[in-house]
Amino acid sequence: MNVAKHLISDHVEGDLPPPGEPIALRIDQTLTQDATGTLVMLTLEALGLERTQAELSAQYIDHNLIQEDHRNPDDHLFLLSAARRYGLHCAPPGHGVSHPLHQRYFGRPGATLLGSDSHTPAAGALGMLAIGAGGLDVAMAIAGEPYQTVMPEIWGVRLTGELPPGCSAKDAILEMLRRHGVDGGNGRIVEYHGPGLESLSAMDRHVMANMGTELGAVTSVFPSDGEVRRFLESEGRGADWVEIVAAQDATYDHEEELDLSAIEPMIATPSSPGNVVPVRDVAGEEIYQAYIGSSANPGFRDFAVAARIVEGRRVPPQVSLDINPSSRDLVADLSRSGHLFALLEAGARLHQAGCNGCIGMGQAPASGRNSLRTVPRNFPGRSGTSEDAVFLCSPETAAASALAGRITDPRDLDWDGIGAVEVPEPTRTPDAFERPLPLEKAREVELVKGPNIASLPDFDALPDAMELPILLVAEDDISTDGIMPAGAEVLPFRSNIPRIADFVFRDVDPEYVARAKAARSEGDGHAVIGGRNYGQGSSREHAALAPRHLGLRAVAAQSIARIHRTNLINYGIVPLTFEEGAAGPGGRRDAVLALSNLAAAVAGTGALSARIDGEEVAMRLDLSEPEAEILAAGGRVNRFRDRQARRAG
Ligand code: MIC
Repeated sequence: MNVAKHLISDHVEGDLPPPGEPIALRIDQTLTQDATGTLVMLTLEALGLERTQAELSAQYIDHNLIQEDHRNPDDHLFLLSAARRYGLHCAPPGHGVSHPLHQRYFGRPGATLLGSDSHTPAAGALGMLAIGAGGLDVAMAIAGEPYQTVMPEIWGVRLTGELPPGCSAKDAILEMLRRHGVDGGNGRIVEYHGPGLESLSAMDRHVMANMGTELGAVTSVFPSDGEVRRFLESEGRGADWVEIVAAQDATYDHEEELDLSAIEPMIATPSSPGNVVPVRDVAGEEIYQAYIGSSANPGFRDFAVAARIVEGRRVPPQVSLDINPSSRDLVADLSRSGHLFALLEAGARLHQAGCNGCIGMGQAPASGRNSLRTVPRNFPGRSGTSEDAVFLCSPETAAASALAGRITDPRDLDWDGIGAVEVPEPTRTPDAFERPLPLEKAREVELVKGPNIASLPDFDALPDAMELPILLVAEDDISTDGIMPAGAEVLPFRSNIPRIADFVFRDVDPEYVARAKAARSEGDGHAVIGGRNYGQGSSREHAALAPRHLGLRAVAAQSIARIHRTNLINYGIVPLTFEEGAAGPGGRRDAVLALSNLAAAVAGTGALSARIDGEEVAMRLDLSEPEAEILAAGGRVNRFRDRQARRAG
């Protein structure tokens, strides 16, 4: 068996089905962050949950850190109170970014982790099965329900060789994105194996597993080998180690070779993580910003190598060198080792530990200027500047370019002089977490809700027939950043659906909200048409829930990204895909999509009838049994309530 199948079969009942067939995964651990976590906690409240049923649930406050007014700090206190109420560990603001903290403090080889953040797979670095999902799915996992998904294909990537000087793990995952684009991993788990693993530390593996999300993969996994043991021992958690490696004769559904020694510095050009080219192709272009940090490059090494590169020199005044430490512990380690001093002396701007500019919470670049970032994604406008030009690269490329003021191939640096980075014993502050209270104490905790926290809206069940004006036709690869923007202006409304709904599709079509509200006031729902890979990227369920609040009842697309498709169903929105060869969506805004025989089509007992302006269009509605029940009920909360009512009655 390969590692991925080993992990899955340990968490499902019975034999593994073939790829594409439904599976129900038992979840050991859950991860929530603040930007998605408030809805998760409101859902737990709506469910009337007593206490987390997972072996471990951790809540992190790392995204919405700018306290412009009461809204974000109110959310922080709400989350802290919810963690106390439901028995969660909680990292308060300033402790750091969820993914590296989870790997360090809680990750356990062999366990499953479900997180309301699409980069949850980063923990795959430890030989665990870590999957990103919408908040409702994570709430259900906290309530003890298995995660309903389908059996993925396993994509074995055999690593050989060793990365050359000037290259690091980020270049390896960018090379994967160059080869396969943003949907190359759809329906697959990427499993890394082979002799090349030996030279990759657990934090290097984190970088690759984190950005496997950008391939569209369900998750990425590494074996739990000697390096994972070393990592856990250095964290004082050696007892959590178990060996999980692929059998000698393990097979994979897809196989690929990645020779690390042949890798060169790579860069994703604006505005998709899939637009990857070698750095030398764009070298010489002027830059405004070099940004180091985020869950995609969170390790000590990533900051230390940048420090070594800039040590004793100064970045030009027109370049903003932004340092975003991934944790407070890391700031302590960088400061003790002198690297922080080197960065500051070189002119770096030091920010608080957290996600920060990665999700547009500050640090927006100047208009029309290039920003080089070590973050995982560069979807249009995500930095906070409209028509931005964000490039994704390694810390080596970012630091070398900061010094030169231009995109620079880091192989041009003197690597003998820079030397290897020594990683010290890490600072550990387990007491920085709020720890779960005993049940009797937890029961007494009141949830602290500020005025910006609104309860979840109620939705009706799915009718049998709907006539829906098409209010928007989106292009291929529209991300959830395009549907529900991030940024400092929007994020403070993550706990207030009626208010955040005003920003839906802001950068794609600023008139959409007005059209949707006009239709809603006539009592009408509406539909949206998408291209390929509709809803890629972030797990934010707000990209389903907020349009649903505006009346969205159906999305018809060439294909819909995994997490977003489940989020649509969870909020009662019909996810349709065009049958191959069926008339594409082109130019049909304001046409009417008429759906009928929905009840039978959802239940799988009859055929769907779909017409656009009276003309029959072949569309698919593929649903598993639980998905069909959820959609028919008008969403997951409705279905939960219906079941409870049936039990009570
Ligand atoms: C992201 O990187 O896009 C985020 C911000 O971490 C999101 C979650 C969110 O939108 O809150 C994710 O990756 O799922």
